[in-house]
Amino acid sequence: MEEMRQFIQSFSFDHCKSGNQGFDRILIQLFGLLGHGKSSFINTCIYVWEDGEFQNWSKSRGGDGGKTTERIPYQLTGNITLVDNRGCAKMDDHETGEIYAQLGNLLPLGKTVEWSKGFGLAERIVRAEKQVKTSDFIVPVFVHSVTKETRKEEKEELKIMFHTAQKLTGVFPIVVLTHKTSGALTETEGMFRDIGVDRIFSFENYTREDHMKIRGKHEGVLNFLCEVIKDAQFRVDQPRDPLKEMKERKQYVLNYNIESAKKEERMKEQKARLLEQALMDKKKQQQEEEMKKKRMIQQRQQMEELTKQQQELERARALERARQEEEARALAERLAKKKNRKILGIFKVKS
Ligand SMILES: Nc1nc2c(ncn2[C@@H]2O[C@H](COP(=O)(O)OP(=O)(O)O)[C@@H](O)[C@H]2O)c(=O)[nH]1
Ligand SMILES: [Mg+2]
Repeated sequence: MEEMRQFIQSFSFDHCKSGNQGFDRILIQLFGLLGHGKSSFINTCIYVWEDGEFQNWSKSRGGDGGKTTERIPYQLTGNITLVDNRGCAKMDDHETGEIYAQLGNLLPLGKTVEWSKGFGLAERIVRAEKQVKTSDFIVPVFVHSVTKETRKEEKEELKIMFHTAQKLTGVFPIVVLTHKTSGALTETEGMFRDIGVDRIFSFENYTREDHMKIRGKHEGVLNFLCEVIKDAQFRVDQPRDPLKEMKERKQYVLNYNIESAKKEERMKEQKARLLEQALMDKKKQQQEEEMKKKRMIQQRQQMEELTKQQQELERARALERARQEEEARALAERLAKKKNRKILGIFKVKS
């Protein structure tokens, strides 16, 4: 352990084969979903490095509520700094853009990460130009708890994100698994190996509740730091150009933001169009229903009119029949009277 401490303490890019090439510190950039143990891992690293009392430096929170909202740097040695990036709840285009901006070191350290919609991220990147340092050598470290299950779609998203992180920083993300003893460690390791990760470290973080010093844990953390340094050294042994790399990173994230903001706009427009169509359909349906109602009222009125006319006709027929009967009766009466008079006349002649 003492040898590892010596190695970490004495690390400097000045000792690389081609000199520092413009880099002056390693920025271990922790990223990952909320509540997976990023803040706790920072606490663990500081606790092991300083080897004093346990302190909750990075304000880890209970339950799922890990709530780091700032990019807070914690200086470990003169040349190594850990960054607790703002975690996200899910991985959509928008949140991923924010993560790329943090990973690419394009947003200022020590400031609240605002998390803006639309083109807001591009504006923040441009605003931060003077505050970010090109001399930081970024090592992306993805922190993941083995207690949390990863769905198939999430695995695909992670794969894309890891490859982009490599494109941005030149380093394929290292994975730190937390809650080592409380979940599916082997399966989770397998999942990350499938994605292409070859540096996986697993820990049971030192926490406020459980920080009894354990030699294995201390060794594990120091070993992690040594491996990060060796990786960085190896890369800086190759020709590098920090200014150009920063420019390319910025371009990539700006394009990504513009594309995802455009996609967001297109989706908004499509949603508005669908809503308008639905409203029009509903209006048409209402109009059709009203027409149907009107038609039914008209039909009923026509039926009523027809019935009335029929009744009137019946009444008129009945009246006519009564009149004809009356006429026939009167005629019969008249004929009867005439007949009577004739008979009387015969009687009179006979008598
Ligand atoms: N048992 C155990 N608890 C952990 C471990 N890592 C983190 N925690 C707990 O998980 C919760 C969330 O961790 P936190 O570091 O705030 O997550 P973050 O959002 O990624 O920063 C806290 O209550 C931590 O104490 C671990 O390795 N083992
Ligand atoms: Mg946190």
